[in-house]
Amino acid sequence: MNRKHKGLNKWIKECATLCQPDKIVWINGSEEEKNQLEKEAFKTGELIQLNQKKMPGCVYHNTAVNDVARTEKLTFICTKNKRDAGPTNNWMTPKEGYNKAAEIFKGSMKGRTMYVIPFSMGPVGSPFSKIGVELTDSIYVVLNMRIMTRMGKEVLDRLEKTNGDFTKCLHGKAELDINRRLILHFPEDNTIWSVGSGYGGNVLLGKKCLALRIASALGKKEGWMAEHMLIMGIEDPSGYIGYIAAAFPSACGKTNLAMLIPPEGLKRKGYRIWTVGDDIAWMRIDSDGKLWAINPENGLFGVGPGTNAKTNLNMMEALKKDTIFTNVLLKPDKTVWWEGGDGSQPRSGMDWQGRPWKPGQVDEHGQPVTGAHPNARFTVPIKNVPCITNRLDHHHGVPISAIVFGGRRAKLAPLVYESFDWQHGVFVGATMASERTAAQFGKVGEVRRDPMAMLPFCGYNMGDYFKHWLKKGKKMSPAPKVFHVNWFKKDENDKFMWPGFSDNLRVLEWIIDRCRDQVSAKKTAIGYIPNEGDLDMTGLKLPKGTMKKLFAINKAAWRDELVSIAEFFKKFGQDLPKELRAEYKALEKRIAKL
Ligand code: OXD
Ligand code: MN
Repeated sequence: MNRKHKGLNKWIKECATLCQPDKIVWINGSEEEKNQLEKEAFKTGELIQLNQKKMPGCVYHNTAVNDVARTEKLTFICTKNKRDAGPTNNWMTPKEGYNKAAEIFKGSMKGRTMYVIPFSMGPVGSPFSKIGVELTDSIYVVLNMRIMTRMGKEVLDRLEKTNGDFTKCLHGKAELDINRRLILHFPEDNTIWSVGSGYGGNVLLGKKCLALRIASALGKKEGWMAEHMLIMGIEDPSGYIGYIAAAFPSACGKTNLAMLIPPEGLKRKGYRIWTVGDDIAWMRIDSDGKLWAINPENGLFGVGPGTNAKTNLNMMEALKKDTIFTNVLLKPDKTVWWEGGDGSQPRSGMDWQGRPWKPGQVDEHGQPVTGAHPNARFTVPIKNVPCITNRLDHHHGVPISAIVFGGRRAKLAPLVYESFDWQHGVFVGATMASERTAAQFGKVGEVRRDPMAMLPFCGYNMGDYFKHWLKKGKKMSPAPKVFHVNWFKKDENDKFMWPGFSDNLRVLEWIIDRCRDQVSAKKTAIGYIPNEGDLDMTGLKLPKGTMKKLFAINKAAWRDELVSIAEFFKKFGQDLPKELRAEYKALEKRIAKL
């Protein structure tokens, strides 16, 4: 089918010539089309239909065993100059990237169908939004993109009407061979090529690839910001809703925070939470001089294991219908389960690798065999979330009062602190870090620096990215206040001191009050912290002395931190903005005085 958009026709022709699919199918986003695609996938076994009485509209999928997570080592930023990708990204020249991937793409869709998915990140037609077109040979990708983005006819019509630019996204499963897998970004060509994988983060190209890596580069050029942040609204008893955007490295509970249920004490006061997004924020300065944000996605791609009615009741409600479950345990009654999920452990099932499973099984090394993969996922329409904001489709998004950074720091950062100003806030974000948990690859407890949680997602030189943040701050009036939180501080017995989850609202209440100048704070060497008694602890009793420990600033630990930051900053050489060097020196001086 030839379209009016010449650039689109030409590009699809080129890709088809390379991949040689048997046929090309344009995706329109209709319900009938979805049913047809599901039917085909049930036939080939790509999908299994789940129990439609208990889980209407839900389906099940397994990825290849070697293809269960994002592969950062195989992810590249392809720019003419290495400097433009910066010291934190894998780099190739565009020529090398196209050649290497073309070798794998060549003829890889013979006997397959190439689907054309026009999609919009952000509400269709919003000044924030960007259009992409993904070509893929995977029905699973089409059905996931149907949930994660606005897609189909309406987007194609818009693209043709405006004859506008779009991100060219080519995905092919090829042989699903880890040695023939590449996730390539070409910011200079507004293009993404992903080959050899079927895992969400590598293949739902609207998400990490477009909405973060390509969008961050576009944002730098066009003057806006693409960030790895949740967005949530906190409604106070007067009905005022303060919105925050928060960045945490993976495995810090971003999805849970975004849809938190107020603890009893604050619920009675009248607090409510409105979820805007759980992973990505696109932010720009509006005509009022303030920072406004949208969630460019239309669905959630979350981790199953550990999600249950206690950790995230809103999420469990959302998963009751129209969800794609990937790499979870399939129960005999065609419902699903995962470790750390609701209900008792099933007595049997099919594990994420498609093998018969029973509790207590061990592998050849004596390690427990889990029913679900630790990174098992669900893909669910965001509108299924009971506390979804009514501003999701607003073209202007929501005004951001506070930016919150966080990480897992067992001994260092206090429960919450506020930066002195925007520049100091950028330093706090740039030096963000998290300690590895057992669920992550690498040594447990090791600190991984992850500036603004963007280390794996910034599509250009991170030195320039910090400069972009500093520049934006100067243009806002007023800029949002910047905070750092740490839900994971441990006591001398290695026990978490803060209960987390619902109780995190006690900290968010203080943050919103600070943004509205309704509460004073105590100045310390690292920033402002709450005055004693200013966090509302109604209904929460912590052991005596815990609050003191949660806010203690340990001189030796902060001195070690300074050494570690200096080491990290060295990576950037001359590209590190002078403002961040100045903030470092200032912190060093304040810590020395403790
Ligand atoms: C994600 C991630 O999947 O950050 O959202 O890894
Ligand atoms: Mn993420």
